[in-house]
This record gives sequence, structure tokens and C-alpha cells, in this order.
Amino acid sequence: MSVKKACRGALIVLEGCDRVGKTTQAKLLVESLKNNGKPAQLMNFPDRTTAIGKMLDQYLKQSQELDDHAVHLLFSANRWECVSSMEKLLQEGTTLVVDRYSDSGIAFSAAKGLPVSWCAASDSGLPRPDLVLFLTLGGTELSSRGGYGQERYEEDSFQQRVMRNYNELKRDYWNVVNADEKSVEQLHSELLPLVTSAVAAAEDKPLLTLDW
Ligand code: 2DT
Repeated sequence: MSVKKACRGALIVLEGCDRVGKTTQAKLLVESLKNNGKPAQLMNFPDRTTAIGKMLDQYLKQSQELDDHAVHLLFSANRWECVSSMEKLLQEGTTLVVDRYSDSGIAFSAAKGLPVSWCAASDSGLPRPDLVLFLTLGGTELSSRGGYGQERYEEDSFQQRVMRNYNELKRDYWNVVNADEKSVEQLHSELLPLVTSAVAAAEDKPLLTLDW
């Protein structure tokens, strides 16, 4: 008797500028997938719980200064240290919904002036997302969403450079979704079908790697 191999889960990534609602939407997507009987888990980068993540947390809270190259490599290392557990979960059939991933790494570091190709190199070989949901907001909507927090990068001109970089990173597995004037529920109901089809499509496909 042949035993059918468990279908793999999908790697779904949410990207976009600050305050666009990625974290809320990522949580809702995990809940909905689980309610529909699909194993799913939320992840976020930076993962501030690891030793590397704690350094990044200090840096983002502006209590530590670090060279831009060194910080970039720490963000990348923070992804690499999660790869074996990500691959295991995906192969066991769990879909991972990830709040920021490699594209944040490149878009933010390049916004400081580092070359895109240099930024991309350290992420080459990471699991490749099956779907990137890129959430966008118009300028007026963005400024009406309340003030930024106290963290590094939370400033309009920097965020605009980040958005320009994101636009250059778009690949065929990206889906750009405009979040302008949409309630949390409306946006969720737009994202869920995209995620559900990506989960179905990933089931029989091998997990690829990023080849920047
Ligand atoms: P949150 O506010 O989402 O916790 O992000 N960042 C993130 C980088 O500069 N490089 C990376 O590789 C990643 C994943 C984006 C904290 C900030 O960290 C930035 C915002």
C-alpha cells in the first residue's frame, strides 16, 4: 500500500511600508486558514526573541549604534537561523504567514544607500515565498494613519525611499494589494482568496530558494 506524502505548506509573506496593517492581516490570515482546517503559523521578522534578534531590537529602539553593513547581515542572519524550523514546518504541511522577510531586508538597507545586489546576496538560498502580498497605501492615507512610534526608520522620507526600492524588487510571485480606505475586514476578505489559492498551488510543488 502506498502512503501519500503529506502536502507541503505554503510560504506566504506580507510586505509593505509601516502602518499599512501587515501584522493585523497576517494574524487574521492564520486564524482563517486554521478555521478552514489548514495548519498555519504566524512568524515575523525581525524575530526579536533570539540572541541576534535581541541585538536588532536594541538597534531598532535606537539604544545601540551599528554599522549599516553589519546590521544588514544581522537581519539576514536572523532569517537564516530560522530556516531549518521553517523548512520542517513547511514540509510537515504547515503554512507560514510571515510578517516581513527578505524584501524588507533589501528595501530598508538599500534605502540607507547600500547597493541592492550586495543586500540581496546574503539572502540568496533562503526559502522562496510562494506568495508575497505587497500592501500599499497612498500618501494622504499614510499620513492620516497617526504618528510613527519611536523606532528607527519611522520617518516619511526614509519610508518613501523604502517604497521605491520595494517597487524595484517585484517578482512574478508578488501580488500588489491597495489597502487605501479599506477596513480591516474588507482587506482581509481580499487577501484570503489569494492566500487560499497559493496554499492549494504550493501543495505539490517543491519549495524553491531565493536566487537574487
Ligand atoms: P517591524 O516594525 O515590522 O517589527 O520592523 N527591517 C526589517 C529591516 O531593516 N531589515 C529586515 O530584514 C527586516 C525584516 C523594517 C522593524 C523594522 O525593521 C526593518 C522595520
